[in-house]
Amino acid sequence: MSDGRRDDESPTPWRRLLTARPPISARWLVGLAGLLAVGLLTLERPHAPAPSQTEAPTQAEEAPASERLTAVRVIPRSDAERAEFLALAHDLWSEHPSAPQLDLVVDAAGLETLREGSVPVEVLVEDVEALADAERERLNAAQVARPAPEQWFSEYRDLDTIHAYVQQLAIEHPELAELRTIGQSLEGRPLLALRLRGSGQTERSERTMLIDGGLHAREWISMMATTCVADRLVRGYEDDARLRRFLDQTDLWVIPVANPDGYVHSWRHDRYWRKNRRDGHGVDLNRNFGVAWGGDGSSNNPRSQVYRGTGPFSEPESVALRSLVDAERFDAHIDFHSYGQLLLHPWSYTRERPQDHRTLGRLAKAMAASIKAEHGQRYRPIAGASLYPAAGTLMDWAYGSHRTFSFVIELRPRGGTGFVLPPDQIVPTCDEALAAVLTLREGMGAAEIDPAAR
Ligand code: 0X9
Ligand code: ZN
Repeated sequence: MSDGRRDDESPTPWRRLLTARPPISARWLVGLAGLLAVGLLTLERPHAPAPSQTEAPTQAEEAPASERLTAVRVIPRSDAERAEFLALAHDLWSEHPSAPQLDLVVDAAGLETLREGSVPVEVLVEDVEALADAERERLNAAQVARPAPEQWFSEYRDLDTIHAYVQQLAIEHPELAELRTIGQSLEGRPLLALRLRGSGQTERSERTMLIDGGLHAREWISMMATTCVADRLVRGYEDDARLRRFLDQTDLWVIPVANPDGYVHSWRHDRYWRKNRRDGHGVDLNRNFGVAWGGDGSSNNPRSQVYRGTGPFSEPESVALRSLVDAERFDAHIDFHSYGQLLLHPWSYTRERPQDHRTLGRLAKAMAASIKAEHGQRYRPIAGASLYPAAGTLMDWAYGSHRTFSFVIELRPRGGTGFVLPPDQIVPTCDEALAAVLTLREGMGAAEIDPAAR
């Protein structure tokens, strides 16, 4: 994401990106009105418990072509053309290392304008709302709130279901897993973490590591993959020597949903919601951290998708992460996102190389190789800012303030249907996330980091 990166000063080209899509589509309003009429739906209240997934509206009508929002991939040939394309966009989904490729969401008029130009337009998703509606229908039909254990990772799970799952994991494996609450979200939801440690741990071999998912609400695969990595480690500890070695040598903290309010909003109201829920407009939590806060690739406009907030750590979610990282001073960290199949390393805010550039690059390459060995998928290792600058990220703050070897992994898909990844890809994506976690730990030799430096 890089929309709004020059909001403060830039004129028209970026304007359209400042205006978020209407949070509820016209079709949803029709559905909501119907449901309200029969008294099935309670109004959204900040502290209300999440309704079960079966309570959500089920409208999946086709939008008239004139109202349709379409996700497209285009490759502008100049900065001017890039600005023109961005001016047409309702949302920017992703950028790619083979820059200046853009994945944009445009309306029918925007699509026509793009098609009238001479640049090829690849349609990723014909109707992004219909795709979200189809996913919602599938989730409703699947009755996914109480899945059988072996079915758990066959479908996406809502916040309550994920939290109940990690809670249960800790109850069933008290010798390995401990449930912690590291803070509260803006709307008062708990920020849960699992702390995993093998029984064979010795002080000498110990490294500390953090993984988190869901900093961005619409990137559902990141919550599922993070939960799944914890699950694999805990359940595989007895019988899998590699997993046992990992947990015996690593104090691993797992935060499955770092932005719970945004995630609930994405399930209930707007599938493509990205930020937290500050004052309705939201803050991009991955622009709210205190290294290079306010710089390139962040915006001071509350309506921007990359709104950085009123100051570094203005949000309780980033404050909770800061407290944990300050206390634990992790050796390593992976912040799971989607999409694009990328392995990003510091810096994110500047193209300048950090002092550990070679090591970080080596570790990213090793992770990419181990991911490819799982299912043949390519994830490209690259320094964050060479993709596009993003200031105030968790990765830069963790590395910059504690020299934590911190990475962003953009999970599946490479392009495809963007944030709405088919559920049969949850398990293979989890295989890839786990491979990265194990490889990062194994690649960090004893001499790599001087703890005194942190
Ligand atoms: O923009 C972000 O916060 C991350 N990408 S996402 O599409 N998941 O929103 C990536 C941040 C990493 N840094 C850079 N690309 N500079
Ligand atoms: Zn993200």
